[in-house]
Amino acid sequence: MPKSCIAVDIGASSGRLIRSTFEEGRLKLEEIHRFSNRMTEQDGHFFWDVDSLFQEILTGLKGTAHRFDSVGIDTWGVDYVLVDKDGDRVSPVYAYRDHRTDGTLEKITSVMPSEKIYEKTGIQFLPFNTLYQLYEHARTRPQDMEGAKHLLLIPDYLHFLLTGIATNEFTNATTTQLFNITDKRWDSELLEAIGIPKSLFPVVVHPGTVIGNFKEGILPENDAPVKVIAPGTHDTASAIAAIPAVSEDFAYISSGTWSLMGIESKTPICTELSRQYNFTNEGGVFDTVRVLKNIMGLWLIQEVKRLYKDRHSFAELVRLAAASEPFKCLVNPNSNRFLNPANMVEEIQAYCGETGQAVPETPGEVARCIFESLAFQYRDVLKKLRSVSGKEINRIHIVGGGCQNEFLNQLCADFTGCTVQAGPMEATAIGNLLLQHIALGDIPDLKEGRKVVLESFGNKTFVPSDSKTFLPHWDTFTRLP
Ligand code: ADP
Ligand code: LRH
Repeated sequence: MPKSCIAVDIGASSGRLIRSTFEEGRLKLEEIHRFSNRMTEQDGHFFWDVDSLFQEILTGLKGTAHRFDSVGIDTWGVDYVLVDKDGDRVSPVYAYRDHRTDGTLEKITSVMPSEKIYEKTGIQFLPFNTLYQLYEHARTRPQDMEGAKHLLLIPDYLHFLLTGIATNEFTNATTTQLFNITDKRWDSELLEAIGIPKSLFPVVVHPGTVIGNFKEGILPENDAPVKVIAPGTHDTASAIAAIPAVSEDFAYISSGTWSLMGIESKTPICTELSRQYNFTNEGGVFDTVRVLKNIMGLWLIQEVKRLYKDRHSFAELVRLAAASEPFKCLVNPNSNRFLNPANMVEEIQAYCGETGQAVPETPGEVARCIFESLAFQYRDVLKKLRSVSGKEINRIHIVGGGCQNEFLNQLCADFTGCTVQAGPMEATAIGNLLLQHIALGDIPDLKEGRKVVLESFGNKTFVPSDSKTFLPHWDTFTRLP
């Protein structure tokens, strides 16, 4: 009987449970449950509803009529749960876009220089890294720290609810900016600097580790034991594991709420230049390193869609953008003002007004502004990637929900001059499943796994069109605040 695994993949905008079987060298997928995810706001703070996320996981698991051998969970990075000695949560689960860490990065780097933090962790400076969140947490809610036994990142917590076993998975641990990339362990000096005891962190496990079996009562009617296997629990680690690449000189964009653009490397790139460009070195599966940059991504269009009261689907917004006039205005999507503004449409309009550009008014104009701005960022990041890595790079793999946006795929090819390979859109769940099938002995290694992904799902090619019309705007763009 072929083995069957379930990936639970929860992004900032949606979650899904996907079941796989591995037969005749191919992965076959069946979506068994899908649900939306969104931050909740209370008293001016932003949280995740992890209880309802766990209920959705149980609903999905209980709903499948088929047997399965294992489950693995991945989610977005950096956010965490504190649990006490009885396994109960001791505080609400803050979402990384919460404003409590506005200005914290500067506070910490005035005590420990950014050069030193970067040398230790290799991680990019983003205002919401766990490092800054924990610093604020310890100061604003010291009672939580006193009552806490374990600090678990979100997928670690969900694995804990399934098994009763507390672990920290390696790939996600590296996103915290508290993990020493050379020693491959929590950095004592950084933890001391923010007043967090090292004892809060349970054992670090690597992707492919069997954490344990479902604890009693999770699926009462299930007679055979179900293993919980850690995938790359950081969703980006899982997405990149599933890149259907056949050669090595490629860049990737994991395109979802964020556009994570980078390369895979055998070793971290922690140079002065990579620090200045704010490239990150996140731990990947099988000792790979993701050298990448966070680009604000499709969060902008998600917010715009929400503010237009979901009157337009994503596909419609893409169509409206394609039909709008090109190059009217651009924003720097990575400006912190777009991280969590009160009103994204107004923020984009204000930015365009302040920078003396045409102000986008219609949904199509706003969407076009977002997509062109993202593609310009892709061009800029590619240039920087080439200079920090010394690699030529002429192929970009785009995976994730955003790879359905063919307009953006073509803009990416046009603006970067690279061939774009788009797909698979469920790369994150597939990468999660690959790690489980590797752990179960179905697939020998990552290289073979990537071939399986290509053969099972294929991808679509976008070649750069001979359009130079964007070039006059390029100079303006690089000077935008
Ligand atoms: P995350 O994992 O961060 O929640 P996903 O990988 O699920 O994100 O990707 C979500 C994004 O995919 C949406 O923000 C949207 O821009 C894009 N998307 C989804 N469906 C479509 C579609 N039909 N056409 C174009 N883009 C789409
Ligand atoms: C993408 C992602 C990204 C992190 C952000 C918090 O979902 O995990 O890699 O930087 O969310």
